[in-house]
Amino acid sequence: MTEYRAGHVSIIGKPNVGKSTLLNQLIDQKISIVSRKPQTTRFNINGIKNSTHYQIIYVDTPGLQLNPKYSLNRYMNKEVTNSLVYVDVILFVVEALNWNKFDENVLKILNNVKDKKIFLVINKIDKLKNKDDLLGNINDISNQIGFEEIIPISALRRKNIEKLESLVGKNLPASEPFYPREQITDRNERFFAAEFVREKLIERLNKEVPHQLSVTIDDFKDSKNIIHINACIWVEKQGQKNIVIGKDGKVLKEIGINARKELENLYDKKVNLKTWVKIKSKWFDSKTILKEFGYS
Ligand SMILES: Nc1nc2c(ncn2[C@@H]2O[C@H](COP(=O)(O)OP(=O)(O)OP(=O)(O)O)[C@@H](O)[C@H]2O)c(=O)[nH]1
Ligand SMILES: [Mg+2]
Repeated sequence: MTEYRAGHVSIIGKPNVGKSTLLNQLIDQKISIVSRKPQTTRFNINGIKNSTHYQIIYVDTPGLQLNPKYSLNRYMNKEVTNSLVYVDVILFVVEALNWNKFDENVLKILNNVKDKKIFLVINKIDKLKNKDDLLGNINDISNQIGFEEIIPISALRRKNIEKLESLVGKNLPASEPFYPREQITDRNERFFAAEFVREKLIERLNKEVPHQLSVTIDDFKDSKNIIHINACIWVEKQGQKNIVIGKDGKVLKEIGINARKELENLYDKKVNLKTWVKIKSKWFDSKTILKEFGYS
């Protein structure tokens, strides 16, 4: 009889390489927010995949930053390094033909990690015109560290996702499952409400605004046929509040509608979402406020 395996698998890499897209594909459900803009993910999020022979707990992490400027950025980097302590396998995600000093920075951290299996996952291969291009790139990188596996994928197009999962499964230790089989994440419904509102804000807004806003959930009431959610969007200054609200409240309304749709999909229930915008100067550089906002 095949021995049951279970373990934790960290998904790490520089910002914007497709880590959250990969997590969502690996567990067949969107739980981690995704955007074209770097530094989207701010918290570690567990996504749990069950099969007959194994339970894999994937940990999506924020993109590792080179010189974290504020407390928020340092918190995000700490999330990454914390995850490396307890996982069995690390997926180091890079973007095909886009190796740079930010990947070197991740590699530096991996060089200090002992007794973990590290996979090099080369994402976005759908963007490559000539597949042979990839080979030179792989050799350069793999000479620097002993990878257990090197696997090119396209998270967006689901290329090699099943193969990656089966390789990960084989590399887990024999263990009982950590979570009940029907559970897909360790995060609660409030967390997703805040995250999906934040995703719609990032999508809609430009420049520094997405990086300088945070979302908290003031109220979350799950009644029989509908979930009532009050969300607060925190910005850094008045100008940003005006941008988020938009002329005649148009921008905020649009964001609210988009977030509500996604939340209704996720919860499979009607949602009544109300949003407020408030100002808290330099919230992203205050450890106390960060804690209040859930960064702990
Ligand atoms: N062409 C292509 N685009 C991809 C692929 N995977 C992800 N993307 C895109 O890359 C962008 C970033 O994706 P995310 O999943 O948010 O990346 P991330 O690494 O989680 O980013 P951070 O959380 O900011 O570190 C999005 O626009 C995705 O649609 C892929 O396989 N091919
Ligand atoms: Mg992400």
